[in-house]
Amino acid sequence: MRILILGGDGYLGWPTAMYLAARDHDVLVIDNYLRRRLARETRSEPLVPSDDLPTRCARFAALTGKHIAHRILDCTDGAAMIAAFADFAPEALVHYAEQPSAPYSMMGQDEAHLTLHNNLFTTFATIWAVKRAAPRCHIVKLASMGEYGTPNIDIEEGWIEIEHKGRKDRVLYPRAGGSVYHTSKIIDTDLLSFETRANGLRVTDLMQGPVYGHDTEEAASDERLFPHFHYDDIFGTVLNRFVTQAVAGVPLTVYGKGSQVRGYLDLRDTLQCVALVLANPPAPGQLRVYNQFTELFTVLDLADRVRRVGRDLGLDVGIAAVPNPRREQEEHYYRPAHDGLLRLGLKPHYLSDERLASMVTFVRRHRDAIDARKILPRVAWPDQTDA
Ligand code: USQ
Repeated sequence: MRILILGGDGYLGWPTAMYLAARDHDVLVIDNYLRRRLARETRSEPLVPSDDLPTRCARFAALTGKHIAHRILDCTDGAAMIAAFADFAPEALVHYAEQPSAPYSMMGQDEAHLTLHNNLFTTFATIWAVKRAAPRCHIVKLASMGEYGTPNIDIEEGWIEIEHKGRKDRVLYPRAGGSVYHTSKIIDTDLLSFETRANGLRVTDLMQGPVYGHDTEEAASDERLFPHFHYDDIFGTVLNRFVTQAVAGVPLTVYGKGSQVRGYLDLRDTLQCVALVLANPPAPGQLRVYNQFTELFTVLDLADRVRRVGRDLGLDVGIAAVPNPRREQEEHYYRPAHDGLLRLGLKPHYLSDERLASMVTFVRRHRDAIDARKILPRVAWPDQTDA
């Protein structure tokens, strides 16, 4: 298949490109290095600096004989996107090209504006490029479990049947994002939903939970092909942060009570899920939604696992109770469905002590690069009652 990866420089985009190219798909990645710029500006650079796309594509080709094409362009640029789509004629695309951090989106007005502008207009330009230059292209959009929030009822996979005043209908499951970032993803879903109804686009929305992990099979023999690994409070996801904190000897930063539950998955399972939905496209006019995670954990569950595995490896791991910088429910009901991807054939890599130990080993190799100033939360959700 001819597959376009928008945001192909990122934590998920780059390993997805390698995974698909290794399986003989014709892959073009597009990126404008926005995340790299924001990481520099917020002093949140990853543990190991990563090479630019031309260098990594060349290294991957030398190692595997497989080609990944790349283009540096801004996915909000409608004309450039139409030209790129006309040139490459994608049969499918995977859209990761978004500002991915909830804390970044809550820093202030400029950061909230950048998040909304970038995320909504990449989706908008993608929609128009599909309509103008590749109308049968399957759009696979990386959405977020955080779009649902933590409602006091079971979470379905995107859609819910409701009965109201004696009548029934099937509607998009209610959304309640906990940050400007999550809210931008809700609006993305609404835009895409409209385009499926109005123009027959075919869309798969992947409602993904927080991802962890440092490597994938395709990069195993050359660490320079690993995706960037963030451990800072802005771009780092919680388990990658905890592993780094364990190595640095910083007590694990459990926010609030630590009883917040989320659906987590291994980076390698993100790649499997994307490949499965690419192989099983929806019909024209269909918005299909999957909840993309494999296991539920509380934050404290994760901290306990990292502490146990870290201690077995000789690390002195403590757990700290950090006042929660976010506005989120700490004790809540959480029962999201997640059968769809399993039915398509997902074989989960559940979190194992071996996986945690291999993350610890990776971070230990780069222990001297850890900057402890990036670890404690620097961004709090504003409290208007303080104003
Ligand atoms: N948390 C801590 N301590 C930390 C960091 C996080 O207790 O040091 C807690 C948070 O308060 C939250 C949970 O861990 O309850 C997960 O936080 P996270 O930073 O790993 O994930 P989040 O900010 O929600 O965002 C990440 C990705 C985002 C994706 C989202 C899926 O950055 O792109 O959309 O996971 S979800 O969380 O389901 O919305």
